[in-house]
Amino acid sequence: MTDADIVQYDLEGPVAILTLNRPEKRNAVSDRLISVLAEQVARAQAEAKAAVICGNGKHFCAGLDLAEHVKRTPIEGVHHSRLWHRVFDQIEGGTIPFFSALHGAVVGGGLELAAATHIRVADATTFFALPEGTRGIFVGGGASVRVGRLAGVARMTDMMLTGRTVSAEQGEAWNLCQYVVAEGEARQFAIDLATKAAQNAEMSNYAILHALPRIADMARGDGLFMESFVASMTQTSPEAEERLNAFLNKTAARLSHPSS
Ligand code: 1HE
Repeated sequence: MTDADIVQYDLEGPVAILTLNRPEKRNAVSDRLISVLAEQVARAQAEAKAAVICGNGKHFCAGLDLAEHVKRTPIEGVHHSRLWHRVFDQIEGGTIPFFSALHGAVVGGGLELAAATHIRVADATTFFALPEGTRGIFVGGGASVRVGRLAGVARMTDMMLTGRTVSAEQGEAWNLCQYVVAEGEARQFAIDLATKAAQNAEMSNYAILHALPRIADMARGDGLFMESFVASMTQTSPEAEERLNAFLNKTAARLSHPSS
């Protein structure tokens, strides 16, 4: 294994698959892993239309590499946290949708990474936790912003104060994931979803990734105003005309009930 294989990169059609590949340390996020992840995220955004992040071994990700963390000075700690923010912002606010395929431990920084992806698919073995409180530290990879908004501050406070672990089913009810699938099926399920999303008009996907979180942070009137401009921009693009005509000509697939 070369050093760059710490995050494996594969391209399946329009979908890039990034595999955290440090199973002997439960994919704990070392400085090397975060810097290779940044490179592979940039590569995915240049080459693919959607991406999946998953983990090798028994667990998705054990979070921050605690062995490296004990040695940092206060200012090094700030720079380290800001580096994670930049990489996770690039996932959340880049050019393509990211899907995560979760199994086993999705804890600490592992949950922060998953929360930066747009869609999280958890298999039945998944458990979520924020053990920072019990380790004498604090979240530093964006959880106070992302996990607090997904699950709510009360639930996040509970996870941090008590070290509570949350199952995949409970995590779905708490918005920590959007799908729960059978053991071992998260990766393929996420690839299938990513392949579907990759077929959307690029402008629609960009608007979904960039307009929705911004509008959620806006006042109601500002959000509605912004929505009108994004709607008009997307619906007047050539891709939209083609797709709308395909529906009207009855050449586009019809929607149906999820059980059919
Ligand atoms: C690690 C790490 C790690 C495992 N840093 N080395 N994250 C945590 O507090 C979670 C800590 N890890 C665990 O609770 C467990 O390891 C797991 C539940 C994830 C997996 O358990 P298990 O029984 O499968 O594995 P293990 O025997 O505990 O670990 C296997 C090896 O991985 C072992 O090393 P070895 O040399 O003794 O074989 C562990 O030391 C190593 N390992 N997790 C370093 N996290 C930007 S701020 C983010 C803040 C956080 O993320 S805090 C949360 C940190």
